Amino acid sequence: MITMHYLQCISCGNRYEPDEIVYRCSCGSILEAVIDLDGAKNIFDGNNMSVWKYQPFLPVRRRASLNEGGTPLYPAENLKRDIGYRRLYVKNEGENPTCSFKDRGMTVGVSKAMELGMKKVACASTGNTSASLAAYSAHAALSCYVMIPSGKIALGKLAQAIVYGAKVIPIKGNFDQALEAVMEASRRFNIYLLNSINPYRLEGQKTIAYEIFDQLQEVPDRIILPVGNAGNISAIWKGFKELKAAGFIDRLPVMTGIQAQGSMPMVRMFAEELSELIPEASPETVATAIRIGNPVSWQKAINAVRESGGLMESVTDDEILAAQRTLASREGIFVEPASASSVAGLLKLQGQGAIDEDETTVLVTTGHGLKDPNVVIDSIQIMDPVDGDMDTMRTLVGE
Ligand code: AN7
Repeated sequence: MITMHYLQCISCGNRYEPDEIVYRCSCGSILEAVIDLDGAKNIFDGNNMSVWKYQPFLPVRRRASLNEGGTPLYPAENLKRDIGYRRLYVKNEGENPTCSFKDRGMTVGVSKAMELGMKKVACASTGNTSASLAAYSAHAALSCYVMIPSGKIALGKLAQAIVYGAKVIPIKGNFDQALEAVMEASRRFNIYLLNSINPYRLEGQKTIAYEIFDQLQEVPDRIILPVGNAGNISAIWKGFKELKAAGFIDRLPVMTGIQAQGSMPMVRMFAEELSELIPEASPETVATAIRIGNPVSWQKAINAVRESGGLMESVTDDEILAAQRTLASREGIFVEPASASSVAGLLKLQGQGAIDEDETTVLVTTGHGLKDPNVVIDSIQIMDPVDGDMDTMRTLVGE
């Protein structure tokens, strides 16, 4: 089925046809895809979940897929008892092909690159975007260039980009400088840009909302997720709004975005009720995935939070690392630090009385813990080796 769609400026409403390579409106603002939602009526049947299950809502004709999406929605039974919640779920996006939610966006974005006949693709990345783009461009036989902030990406993500065959280009500076470089390079050279300013990326990521509804068969009261470049919160909100516009649901969840305290321009914007984002010059956090000072989708994201009656909150690195341990040791779900900020945010907001234990809440955990093993290994000391005799064993296992 070919879906009808066009790109539209979120500020002035200007329209662009799908065969144009355009990321920004001529007025300077950013674009989003508008979809004809009459595509499919009985699609949300709780079965066979994947990004491409929702093809009628995806604005591409080609398909570069590695079987992304269809990630589990875990009822967090232990955690919810610990903290007195009634319905608490973890949507674990670390269980995608390259172990982050970025795969949902890349399957659609790289499909679009193929459709447009582009041979080269590129992105700036704090790690996961580059790992994902590297994999999908390998699958689609495109040349891939990834610009990363030098020295500041998790080891697992770097290994992925290398082994999938991308050209890894370290940029002096942080993610924001890398993004500027890649945006300029894609303007000048014949390269398709696959950062989340590209609206097709967000079209794939909106399927997180579709899947949550498909799995729960209802709309949760609240979604909590980490915010970096602010694409994912925008995408999930768009997904729910489309479900409502098409008549599948009659209410919307409250969007709750979490940033790290050393990297929180969106939290400031929300708290101070600003109308423009003030970028943070030197973002710093253990959650390197969301070490981003100038989020490109801030307009979409602040709309999502404000329209939904939501919140933006910050958490400290210590809170993030503690939450990572809690989720792993209580639920068996190992996520990277950025993802653990969802859990840390929930705990902080609950402590403040800002959210309600009766709500049906979904925590989106965006990337796998093994992406960044150092953050765990460096924080512990393993005991000295012992002899394997049974006297020692008996003591150690507490018999
Ligand atoms: C695990 O890879 O920006 O708010 O360049 O890897 O949509 O940016 C990663 C972002 C959350 C934030 N969790 O999502 C990149 C990059 C994880 C991430 C985010 C990222 P956005």
